[in-house]
Amino acid sequence: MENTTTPPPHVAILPTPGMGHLIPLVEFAKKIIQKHNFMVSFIIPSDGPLSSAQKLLLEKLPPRIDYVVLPPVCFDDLAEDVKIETRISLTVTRSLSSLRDAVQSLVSKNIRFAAFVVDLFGTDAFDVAIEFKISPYIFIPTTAMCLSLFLNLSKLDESVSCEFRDMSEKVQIPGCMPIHGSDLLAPLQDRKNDAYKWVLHHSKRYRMAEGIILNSFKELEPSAIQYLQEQETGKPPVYCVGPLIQMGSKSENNDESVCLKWLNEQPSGSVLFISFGSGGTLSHEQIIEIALGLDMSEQRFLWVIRCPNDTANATYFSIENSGDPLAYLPQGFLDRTKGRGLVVPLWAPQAQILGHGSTGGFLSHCGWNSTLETIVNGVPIIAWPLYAEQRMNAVMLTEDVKVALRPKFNENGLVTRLEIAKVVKGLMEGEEGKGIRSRMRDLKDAAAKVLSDDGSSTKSLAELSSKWKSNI
Ligand code: UPG
Repeated sequence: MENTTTPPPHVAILPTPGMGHLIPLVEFAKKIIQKHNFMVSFIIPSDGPLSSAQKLLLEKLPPRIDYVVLPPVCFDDLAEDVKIETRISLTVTRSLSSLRDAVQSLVSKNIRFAAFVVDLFGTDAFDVAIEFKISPYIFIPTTAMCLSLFLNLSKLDESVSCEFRDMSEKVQIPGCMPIHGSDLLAPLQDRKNDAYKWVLHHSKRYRMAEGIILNSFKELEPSAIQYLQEQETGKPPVYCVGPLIQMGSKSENNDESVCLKWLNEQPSGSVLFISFGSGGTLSHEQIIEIALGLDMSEQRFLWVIRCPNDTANATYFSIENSGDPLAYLPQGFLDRTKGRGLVVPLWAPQAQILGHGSTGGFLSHCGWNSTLETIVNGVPIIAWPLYAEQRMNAVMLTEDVKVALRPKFNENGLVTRLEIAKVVKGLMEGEEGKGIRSRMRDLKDAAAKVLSDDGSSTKSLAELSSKWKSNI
């Protein structure tokens, strides 16, 4: 007898390179399969073999999510100093023909796609979605503030003739506190560079989307989200579904992880976690200052360390093969801080660390996934932005939401050991730290509420899901 059961609707997801994009998209995929009965196909463009962190994440995907990795594109013609946004965008444009083949092959298996979701740098894949009559959507893995800027970037581009950092007035992004041009995202800091042109190109194409999915929530960015949800011709509907973050799985929580075992032995809320995301790197001089500052602070710490590099995002595409980072620490540092500090090379189970009761502070580059992970766990921040939109996030967290302290850089662009010791003590034991901690607890409660059964993010996802189901 013929099987008449209708297969569940599918969603295609194209993540652009970077763990900061893949991680939240995987969480989004898990939500829509578990809560709304979709199936998901990840189609992954690449420029080389997957990193071990990417492989690990993909190997653990639940059964209703599958993935295909497109053949790696060739970048032999690119200059050494090409910016990450250019490289990410070219990975997509150079994959369009293999993307078309991959979608064709899925469609020929009678898969019915309800939507084609790309992230902030993937809008060129819309051409393929439209060819196959699949509705294009964007997933923004960062702030409402950034999305508001993107939706208004072409106006800003036309009205400002100098570099944004040279503007005498602050930039007024709709729904957001005014911000210095020098704090706008890194690729907007050199308008002649291809990276700027790519960001402008994508932001113009955002209006082609049938909807925009945003990994944020109202209580965190109330006025920016209110602006985004006002109807305006050409502005796609915005669905706030955040905070979507990776949670440590049970087996990982119980494993022999050095970090978690060490945390188990520390007093509650006593440890400062230090990590600069998947791509962040520091100069050797700065690593030494951090080490000596931690030593002086007398606080407990867990530090994920990479080999020094003067380019702030040197490990964005891969953290592998970078030598032994511990060799760059000051002499005697590990011995002097034994017992109260743990230094971990390259990568640590961040989600579990932030969720551990012994963690009481987070020195972070303010990548948006890290920010949401720390909010969900109520852990206050020391904001140390490095690249991408991290300065915007740091300004928001420090001056608007007020859940972060920000160390001062000296005239040589360095945060000195004294400043580090001061700010670390300030967060972990000072009066200022107490206020920040209490505001962070309120935000943690708000995050839990929006994700509850009748919370705003849950409802927003349900609305999106019924729109998608009515599409096919
Ligand atoms: N992570 C680990 N272990 C590590 C380091 C990172 O698990 O040792 C995880 C972390 O938990 C988080 C993710 O990797 O889930 C990192 O994401 P994020 O904090 O957003 O930082 P980036 O990897 O730097 O993300 C890029 C941009 C950032 C932007 C983000 C989303 O650099 O500025 O907000 O993408 O667009």
